[in-house]
Amino acid sequence: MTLPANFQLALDTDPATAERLTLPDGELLSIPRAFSALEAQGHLDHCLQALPWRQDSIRIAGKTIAVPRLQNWFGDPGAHYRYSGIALAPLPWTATLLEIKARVEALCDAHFNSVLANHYRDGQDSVSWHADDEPELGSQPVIASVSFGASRRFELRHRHKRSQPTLRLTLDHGSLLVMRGTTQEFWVHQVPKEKDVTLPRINLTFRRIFHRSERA
Ligand SMILES: O=C(O)CCC(=O)C(=O)O
Ligand SMILES: [Mn+2]
Repeated sequence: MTLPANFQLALDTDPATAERLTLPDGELLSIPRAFSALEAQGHLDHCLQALPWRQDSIRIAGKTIAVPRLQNWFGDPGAHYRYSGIALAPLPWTATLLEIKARVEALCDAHFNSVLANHYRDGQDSVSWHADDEPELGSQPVIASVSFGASRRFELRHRHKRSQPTLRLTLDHGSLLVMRGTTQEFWVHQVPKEKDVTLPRINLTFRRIFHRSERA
């Protein structure tokens, strides 16, 4: 991970595997080897072959545009989500997704009831600047992001502090990145296109959806 000078890096209890990064107005936890290479390969194969993938479209300025990645939404019954204007009803968990969720929950001490799965077919697929700040995620959501397959760049930019440099990370096969605290309120993130990437990547972002009655 390349860090600009004014980021503070605090080592967690296991410095070999986890880095806690306190950035201005946010907090990240990076665990590069949350899954062994063997586990990560098995999970990649499962996600590519066994998960149903959707090609969604969004309307911008009267035009219909294909989202530049495949997606799907899995979770507990009732964990409904709206993402970029797309209403997603959850598909049931697979045994593998539940196994991945259990590992992630143990590593970041949080509980999730849903996951947004992204399939980047190659470096032409991407997600542009946004924050995971939909009201159904509540305030200060914990977003736990697992990556399998091709390594991709992940960038974070402060919404207001123009002098704050863009933080650039690489998310590798088998890694976990947790965004928490006020990260979604003050920062936006993206996975840019990378023309040299020819292999697919799967990203699973675990989330907790709150029902209206549970929201503060
Ligand atoms: O693919 C990634 O690493 C990020 C995906 C993302 O930001 C999202 O699904 O909200
Ligand atoms: Mn996101």
